[in-house]
Amino acid sequence: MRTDIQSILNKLGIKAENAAFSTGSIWGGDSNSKSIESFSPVDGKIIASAKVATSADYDAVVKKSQEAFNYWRTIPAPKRGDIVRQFGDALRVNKDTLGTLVSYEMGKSLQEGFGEVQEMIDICDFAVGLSRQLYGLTMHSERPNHRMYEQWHPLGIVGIISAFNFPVAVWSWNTALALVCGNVCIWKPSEKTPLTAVACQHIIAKVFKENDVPEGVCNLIVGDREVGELMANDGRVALISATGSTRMGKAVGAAVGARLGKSLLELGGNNAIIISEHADLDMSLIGAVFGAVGTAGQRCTSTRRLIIHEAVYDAFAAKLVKAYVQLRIGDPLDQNNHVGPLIDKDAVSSYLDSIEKCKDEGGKFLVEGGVLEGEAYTSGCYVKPCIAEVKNDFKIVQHETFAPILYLIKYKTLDEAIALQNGVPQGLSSAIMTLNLREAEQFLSFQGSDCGIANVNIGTSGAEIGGAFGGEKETGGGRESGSDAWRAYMRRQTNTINYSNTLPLAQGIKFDL
Ligand code: UN1
Repeated sequence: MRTDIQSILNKLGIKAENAAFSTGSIWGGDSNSKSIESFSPVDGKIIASAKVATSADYDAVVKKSQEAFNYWRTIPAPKRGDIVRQFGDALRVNKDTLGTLVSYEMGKSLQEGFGEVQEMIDICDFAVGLSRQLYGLTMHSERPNHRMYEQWHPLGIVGIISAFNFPVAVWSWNTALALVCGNVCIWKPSEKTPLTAVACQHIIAKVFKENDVPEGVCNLIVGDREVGELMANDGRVALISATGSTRMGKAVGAAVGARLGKSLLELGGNNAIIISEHADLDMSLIGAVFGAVGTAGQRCTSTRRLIIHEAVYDAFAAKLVKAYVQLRIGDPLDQNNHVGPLIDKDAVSSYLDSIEKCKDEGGKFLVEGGVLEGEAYTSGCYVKPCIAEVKNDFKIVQHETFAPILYLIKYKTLDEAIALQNGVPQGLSSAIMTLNLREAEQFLSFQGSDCGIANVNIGTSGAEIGGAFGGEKETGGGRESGSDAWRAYMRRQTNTINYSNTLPLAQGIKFDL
């Protein structure tokens, strides 16, 4: 299948020379700076080249954002919500084109590319409603004729560092909420997916322009690690919301923490599904296979481990092997294929390396991995999803490899299964497949899963935007998207107003002059 990148760019109104850094709707920056190239893992073509922002460019963007914040925070929240509604409408119009570009630049299946844009539309809808619901509490004061309440104010500049695997949705979760809360945003997308970021910036900049919003409310900075470091260390950036590896998150968290800034970290997962002897095995199969091979195992919610009861272990392993043999691997834009490529050749090396390490530690492969070769796989990024029987304490099993490698572990009792599920450094997503109410409730109790997400009869991936998304332990503790995740994008202020004729002190303290 040939992808006509030029027609995609034309539909999105992107001119090649515009693939540079941008503040608002102005494209510019230091034209002498180096460029990064966007490589499509689908066919190995270089599909764009984007200018990397220099530190001077970065500084100019921050200054512009500061000015824009002074304006944007004065717009009433429901009006800000209305602009986010228009952004959602623009995404509806561009869903197919942007979804196709996501699929082409990142390599996820077309259906998942569309699904990702749908998540963007959904979070915009959520944010529109939220723009009228940024509620604070009121409290009863202990002093007579006093009123006490809290209100939420915008933070200022929100820095968004996003990963290649959800190149547009994770940005939108942060942006839609940050905007209705009255913040301005600076986005540093993954170096691996700059073109989808440029496309999003075009779509949102147009909406701002149509509403006469000055430049600088939403900014895109294409850059490498240095730009991320500038943001993390910059006291002018009130909140850093970073999605990516635990290693990156530890560095960002330390830099932001050192200046006592706020951070929201959404890092690695090592997600397991417990398959009980009371599970519906057909349903479990769909959840497990989609969780493990969807997005070629490159979601932070991908299923990495199956913890299977000994009574159903052999039967379920046989079903899995049968399903894996039938998987069609190839061009993700061809809807007949189930599995697309990994993001790049480095990812392929780390996949191969993990397989080797697993074998060295004694892993037994039920379905072998390997890199696919031949005309359909010229990018060199297509790999075979594989399955290995392992022990949970293998070093490699404790580690998140962003690839379709599925580990099987056998258990006898539910307590043991829960201990195995929790027995990794990460804590993002988890699931149990069971039709037994006692098992399901134990898994969800405080003695159950220690993850930010715990599902029953659903796999580990595919979370809806309406819930708070994120996890515990090395996953970083942040929560994005639904529920009350918006609070991370605002500062809380407690206000006490005295309308009496005296000034009584709290705690009954007497202080007479
Ligand atoms: C991610 O992989 O960073 O739960 C986000 C899911 C998606 C989000 C994943 N809604 O699979």
